[in-house]
Amino acid sequence: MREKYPLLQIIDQEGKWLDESNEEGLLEEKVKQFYYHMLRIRTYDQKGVALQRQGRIGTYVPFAGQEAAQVGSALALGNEDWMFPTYRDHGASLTFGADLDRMLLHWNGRIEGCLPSREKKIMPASIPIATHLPHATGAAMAEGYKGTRNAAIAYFGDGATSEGDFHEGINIASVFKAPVVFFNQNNGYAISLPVEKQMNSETIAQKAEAYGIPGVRVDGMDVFAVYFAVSEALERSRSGKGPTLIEAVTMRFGAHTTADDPSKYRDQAEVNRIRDQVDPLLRLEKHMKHRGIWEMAWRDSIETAIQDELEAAIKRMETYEQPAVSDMFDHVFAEPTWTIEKQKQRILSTGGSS
Ligand SMILES: Cc1ncc(C[n+]2csc(CCOP(=O)(O)OP(=O)(O)O)c2C)c(N)n1
Repeated sequence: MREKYPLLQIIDQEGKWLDESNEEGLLEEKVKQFYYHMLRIRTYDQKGVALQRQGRIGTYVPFAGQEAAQVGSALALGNEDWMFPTYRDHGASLTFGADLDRMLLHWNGRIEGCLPSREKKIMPASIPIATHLPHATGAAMAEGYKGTRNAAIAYFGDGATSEGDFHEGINIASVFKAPVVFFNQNNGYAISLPVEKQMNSETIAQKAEAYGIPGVRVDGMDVFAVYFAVSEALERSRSGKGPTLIEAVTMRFGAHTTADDPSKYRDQAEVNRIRDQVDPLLRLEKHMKHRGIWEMAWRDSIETAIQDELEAAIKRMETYEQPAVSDMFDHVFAEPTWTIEKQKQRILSTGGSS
């Protein structure tokens, strides 16, 4: 099966061309855009972990290692496309245009951080595994009925492919030729469960065969390869040819969440040892150096701008007005049940302290 679903790559780990056929689409400006977004979300990710460790946010889901998969896929989207991310895809959401302030409020447990994006069609991150795949199919079908050329992308991990919603979402999208891209980031683990213990399929891409749709396996550490694979799949879907399943083979460098200790289930020292060899940012940096389009002054300037942007947003998060106690009850159902109403009244009558 691995031969049938070869790993698509555009540059190797040393940043050298393996396939130059799309070179004209990768002019200096575009390449710098990829690098900028990858650095931005890496810096944001490092801050997220640090803020949690300092007790300034409750929890955090790191994605270091998956920057190429998230940036390459997000930058392939059109302005009017739909994004259905998971809790680990805030890098993709930020790249597509999600509001940074809202993203930080999300990690601070605030209702304001759980609303869909104002500017783009970015849905709130799905915490239940795979439940957003049928939603993405539905949104894509609606675009189809409206006669637009807009598509949807759904993000999910390897573990999600063991859920019923994965199969239901893909099956119906396939039958109705919905313009949706199913974008899997195979980071090797579903919390502590390695992919080999979860499935007998050699690849995730091959699962597409069961639904009669194309399956594509791409190097998820190669931002160019991801970008072209997703662009092609989106174009197929826009021209009425239906969904594609893409498996981006990637690596999660850190923990599943800040509440988890990865050294309990994998050789974390080994991950740290090979980290620099497989790092998607370093790969892109090497490529830029080969092409003579790497400038340290440029990198320093974008890094400073990113740090300033993040520090200002963190400050706004930390000085944001206090939440109302009633928020906890007001957003559970559209119409509150009597039990929730009763709990709310009880808490409010005690001044919100018990
Ligand atoms: C329906 C459902 N079942 C179980 C969980 C608990 N859970 C949270 S993350 C996770 C693993 C998901 O792994 P994967 O799909 O590979 O995504 P990754 O976290 O690696 O990005 C599980 C089982 C959940 N959130 N939702």
